[in-house]
Amino acid sequence: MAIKILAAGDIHLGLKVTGLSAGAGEFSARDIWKRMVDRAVLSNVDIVALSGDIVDRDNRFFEAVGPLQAGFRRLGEHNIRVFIVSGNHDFDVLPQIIKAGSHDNVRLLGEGGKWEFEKFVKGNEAVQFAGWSFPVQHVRDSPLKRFDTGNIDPAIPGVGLLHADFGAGDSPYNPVSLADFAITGMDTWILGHIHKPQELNISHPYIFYPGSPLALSSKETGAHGPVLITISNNSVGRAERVFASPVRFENISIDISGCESEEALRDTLVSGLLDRSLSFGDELQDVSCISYGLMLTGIHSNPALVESWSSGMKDDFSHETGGGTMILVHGTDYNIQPEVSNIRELARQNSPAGILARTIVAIEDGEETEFLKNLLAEWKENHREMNRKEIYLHLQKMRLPDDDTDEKGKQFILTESKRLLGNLLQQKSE
Ligand SMILES: [Mn+2]
Repeated sequence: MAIKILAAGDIHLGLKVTGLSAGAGEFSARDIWKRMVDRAVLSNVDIVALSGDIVDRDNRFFEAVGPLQAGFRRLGEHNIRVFIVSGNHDFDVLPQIIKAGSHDNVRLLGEGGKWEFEKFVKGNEAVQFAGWSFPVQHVRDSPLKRFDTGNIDPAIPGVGLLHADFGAGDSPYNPVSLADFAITGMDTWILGHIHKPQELNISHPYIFYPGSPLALSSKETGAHGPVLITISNNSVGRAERVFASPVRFENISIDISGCESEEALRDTLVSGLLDRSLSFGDELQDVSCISYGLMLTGIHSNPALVESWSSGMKDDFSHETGGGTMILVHGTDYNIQPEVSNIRELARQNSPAGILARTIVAIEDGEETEFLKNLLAEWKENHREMNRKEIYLHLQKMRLPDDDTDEKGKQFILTESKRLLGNLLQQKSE
């Protein structure tokens, strides 16, 4: 019989999703925790493993204590064990809540910053957990350096629970590196702290952030949700998402060039948002709303008009995917270049705009000007200077041999001249 572990970190009980447009409804960490408990019961998991920052802060004690203890109790009634460690947010409040509840099925591992170990056996499968909890808010010296492999039975799969900042050497939140984990002898590490789900090392040891099960803000883009790992035949499998966060955030860039009417703009934006949403396929199955940070790009005769046409999207836009997911927009941003219709006429003027226009015309016509020649020489010098820099040395091998041709330089100057000219003309018309 396989051992099934439902895992998540960074639930941040007490928080609600922020950044959604008005009218999107409310999504709370408390609801996602309830759903996790329901799923654990429904899927007959053996263990729920939580990797810290389960409660947002100590001032959330009263908001967190009820749902957390109700969940622990329900898991206990179904014989499901809970292994949990505290993080930098709940280093003080989590032990309090767990003590106040006295649930036999819940084990806080590593309280007070000392490693603790516990074995779990089911039929002919077994797993040993190791865990360490934040004793204070800031930890600069990683406890992995004090991990005693003498506590580990090499014959049984080992799963570690740790709240830690992977790959951030000077972090005050328990900075750790791959090498620190390699010497522990554990098979799998379930980490907390980083909200973006990610697998850090796929070979032995398997290290991953399950991430926050609910996307808590527009910064938390991509798929989120609790994961399941299974231990069978004495080995630990890869994490698989069991359900998706009901909210998903994404960023998108849409080129609106050629949208000369409000209707054309709306069509382009709606189909851009819909196409991207449909491209996620099954990943949107449990997602009630997908919210976009929208960037409008391209060339337009009147960028200010595009801004006014689309200014209401942030609060008013909503559109169904057809699969039950609502598409929303939580922010709009613009990078639109004004279209210059009279560029040849402008090129005859002796203003800064005229010089830029002349440069653009020269490049597009394949001609040379003194100004362009100087710019090109300067670009080449800067380009070589940059490539000589030490931090780029390891990229040298990947560099194409014709990296600093006139062609490349002219393309760069053309793009920048257009951008600058656009800005200049826009300033004039304002
Ligand atoms: Mn944290």
